[in-house]
Amino acid sequence: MSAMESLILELHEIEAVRFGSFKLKSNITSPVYIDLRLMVSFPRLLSRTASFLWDSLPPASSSFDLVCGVPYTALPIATCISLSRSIPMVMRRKEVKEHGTSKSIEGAFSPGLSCLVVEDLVTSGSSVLETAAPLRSAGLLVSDAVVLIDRQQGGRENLAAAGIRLHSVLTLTMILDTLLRHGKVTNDIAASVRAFLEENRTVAVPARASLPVPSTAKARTPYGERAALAKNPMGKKLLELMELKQTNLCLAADVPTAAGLLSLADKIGPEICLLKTHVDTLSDFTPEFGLQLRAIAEKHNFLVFEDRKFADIGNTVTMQYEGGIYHILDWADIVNAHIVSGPGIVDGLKLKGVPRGKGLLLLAEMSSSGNLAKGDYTSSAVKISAEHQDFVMGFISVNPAAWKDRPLDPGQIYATPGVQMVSGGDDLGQRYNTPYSAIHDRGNDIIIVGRGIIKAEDPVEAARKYRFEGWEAYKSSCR
Ligand code: 5BU
Repeated sequence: MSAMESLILELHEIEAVRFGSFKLKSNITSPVYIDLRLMVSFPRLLSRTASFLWDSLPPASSSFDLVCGVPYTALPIATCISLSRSIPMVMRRKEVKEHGTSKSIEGAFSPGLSCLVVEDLVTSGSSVLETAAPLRSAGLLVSDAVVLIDRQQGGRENLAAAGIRLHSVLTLTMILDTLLRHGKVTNDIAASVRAFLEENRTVAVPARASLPVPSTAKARTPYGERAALAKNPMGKKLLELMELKQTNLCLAADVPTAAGLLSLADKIGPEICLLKTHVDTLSDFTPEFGLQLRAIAEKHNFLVFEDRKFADIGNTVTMQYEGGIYHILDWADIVNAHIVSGPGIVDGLKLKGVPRGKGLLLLAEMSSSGNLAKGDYTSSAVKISAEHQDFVMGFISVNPAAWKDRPLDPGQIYATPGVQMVSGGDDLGQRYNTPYSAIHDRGNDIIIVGRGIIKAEDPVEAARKYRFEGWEAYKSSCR
């Protein structure tokens, strides 16, 4: 019996491979379930498995500077590789702490080192991507991942699209063939697993573990080409500057003072295409604020987006847009609006905005848990936008790739809030996706990042990382 066969039989013996009906992380029901967490109870099997993983790498690639296991199941496997090959390990935190160092990667390393990602099981490849993203953001080079079992459900292809080669020891087909040969599964079970594999050849990368999300089917048209198709002048300007500056990052400058905001804008300005404000949260607002912010925006070539979320009837919003103490119309290039009050809100804002060349983003979706902006609401935003193409430059969106009636207008821009390096949320209902999933999988154009940057130890460095991740995700979806 070959060493590989005995490995498969042993995995079956300890019930790490089971047959029945199981709901997977990717939300599909599978007739086979693989639970490699059990391996920690079998140290010899664990270390043998780690050797198999290492041996599955092509000889030339065995020169990694670091290894990193995908938490949690692959952590002991990565530890075995680290110990037996004397390769230092780094660890990715699943949740980044708000206090302390708020690091997402633990360990001693310097940017530019190569890091092998170690995983137990790959289905869609999303877990590997969730670990590769913060590693890359920390400046490490991630070109290879090694896995014990490839479920053959699109993971290899999804990872290749993100520039990661997948090396696997076993495939589900190999496991099945071996178990069948040794009389461990019936022909019926084998047939049902084969049928399942056939039906589920490609699993889209879910942005959040439990959400099935269709991937963007077509390659994306580059921002620069889309600029020519934008019907609103501010949308055109934004797409042009994104291409020119090579950034799709919007900073949500949620700091409590105007002084703090202006200082942040000057520091982070070089990294962003857009700066988003909540002007009514600034305790030291003065009428000069607008001009001061505009000067910084000119200096660093970014646009200004006041996240005012207008929601009233047309007549009232014209006054709110232009007047009051904030005079938003004077300094904000872009504002946004709910459509809860009906299309009159766009007519109202347009009266003031269009003559000044401004742009409007309609709130089609929101990032917070339990929000009502979905389904028909999202569809209505799409419909209203189609009637006001001279003013509506795009949407606030979360997962436009899944909209059934997403406009085929490449001139429209999709900006998404709720972005951090690791998916999750805050205590008040905010939900986060990674830059890669927001741009590549969910079809957004711009990532809006607030606390991921502002609360970082070094906000400028954090902004660079988000910019890098956002741009890489964009480039990978243009291919
Ligand atoms: P965060 O710190 O990255 O969670 O900040 C997100 C920002 O985006 C914050 O200013 C919100 O007001 C804004 N936001 C949002 O989080 N979710 C939404 O659906 C919309 C705006 Br619309």
